[in-house]
Amino acid sequence: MPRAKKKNSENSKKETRHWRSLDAKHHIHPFTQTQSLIAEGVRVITRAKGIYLWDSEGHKLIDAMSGLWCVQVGYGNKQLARAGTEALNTLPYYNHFFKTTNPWTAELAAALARILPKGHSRVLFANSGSEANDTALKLIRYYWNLAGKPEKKIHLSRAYSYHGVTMASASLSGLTPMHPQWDLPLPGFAKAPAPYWYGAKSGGYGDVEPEEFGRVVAKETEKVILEIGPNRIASFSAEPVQGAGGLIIPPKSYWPEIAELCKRHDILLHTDEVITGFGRTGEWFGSTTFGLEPDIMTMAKGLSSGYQPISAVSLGPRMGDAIAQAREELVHGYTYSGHPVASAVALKNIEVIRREGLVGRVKKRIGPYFQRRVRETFAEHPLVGEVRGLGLLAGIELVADRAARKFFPREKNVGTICRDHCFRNGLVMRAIRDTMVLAPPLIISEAEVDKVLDKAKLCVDLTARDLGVM
Ligand code: PXG
Repeated sequence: MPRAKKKNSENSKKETRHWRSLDAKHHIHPFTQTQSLIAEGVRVITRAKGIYLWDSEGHKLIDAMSGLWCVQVGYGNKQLARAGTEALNTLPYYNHFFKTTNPWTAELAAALARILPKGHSRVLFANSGSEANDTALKLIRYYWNLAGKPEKKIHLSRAYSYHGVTMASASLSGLTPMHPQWDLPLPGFAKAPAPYWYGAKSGGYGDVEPEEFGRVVAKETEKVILEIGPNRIASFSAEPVQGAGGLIIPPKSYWPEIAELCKRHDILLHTDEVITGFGRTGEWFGSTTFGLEPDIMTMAKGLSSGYQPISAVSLGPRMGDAIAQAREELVHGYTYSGHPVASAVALKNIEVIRREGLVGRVKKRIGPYFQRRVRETFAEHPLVGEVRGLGLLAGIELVADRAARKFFPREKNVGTICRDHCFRNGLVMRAIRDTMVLAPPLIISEAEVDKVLDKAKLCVDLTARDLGVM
């Protein structure tokens, strides 16, 4: 891979122009307006190490988003690279369709069973979060067919949820901009409100306290269930903490009420751990952080620290027993399910997270430090309405009026203004509407947390200055 080390050297400029022009001509990017990207010029990322990225012109960026919330062990971990290389050199490909397995996939399934919530002893593999969720929905439908309740087919999920982009997982997603281009959602999907307390006032819920709001949202969820009829609802899918929908951390009262609702109405609980898995919230899984006992879980991203495309679906005892004991072929699976190279890298990733105690570190040391420093930096900032976070996740909500909890008009694109300042100042921070999000690698040091927050503060200050607030 070519590396551009000398900033702005003639050669690196020439290379950058070359890659930009190839990309502009031939590559359509995800979630991007193609023509405006071509006009602006794409940034070419050429290497990464620890929490840092470099582009083809030699600019160094702190990646406070772990790529797309996925690089748990940081970039450049040689142990993961060696594990992948070894598998590539030994068994670059084979499948699991012909009564065959391979050592890495078998070991990975067992390694997962050791860290998954109680009773989750069986897994299926796929290649992305979207595929894992698609698979989960199929397994849920199959479970109810096996259980003799084929009328239970409606998949319930929440506003602002992100579950991926396939036809089914986009239908499951509650972020409404994901639907019109594709004539989605498909039939058979229903939505309940999100436990987004900061948006409660502008959402017409009045001046309600967080704990009361958690109960109100659970009540509204039950209303949706009763309107449809519990006998028709197959599953409730939810991220323990909503990520791409705006880092929504539910009030404490919310999850116990929802878990009880699912039990009472015999609705399968599916937790989407694609972001919250693998230590992000201070436990191996967000379900554990919130005391949940899901029937089915999906995971991706941190499973391999993003080093290889791999995802998994785990089954609790109820679904696992029914599906494993069915006396017929399971008519599902991908060419790359349990790919040996991806499995080897994921297996090593779990070993590294365990051996280096990264989950405990998030819970006891770096997580609390990060949360304290984010609050110290932003809690009193005139542009910031709320700072929320858990483990190594934080959201900084930029608002027009702190006291009235009033948002900026959407067309002001305040989040984008702030994100652009971040890029110019060497920091990758995600803007979701006007919420600035941080989700750094789990290996981040205290000194690096300070560096991230110094830059983030500068960029929020610059945004406030642009808006005439400071
Ligand atoms: N579930 C959750 C909770 C996710 O966050 C997916 C499923 C889909 O995973 P795949 O591997 O199919 O992308 C995700 C993905 C963002 C962003 O900008 C977030 C995701 C993907 C792309 C961008 O926050 N999350």
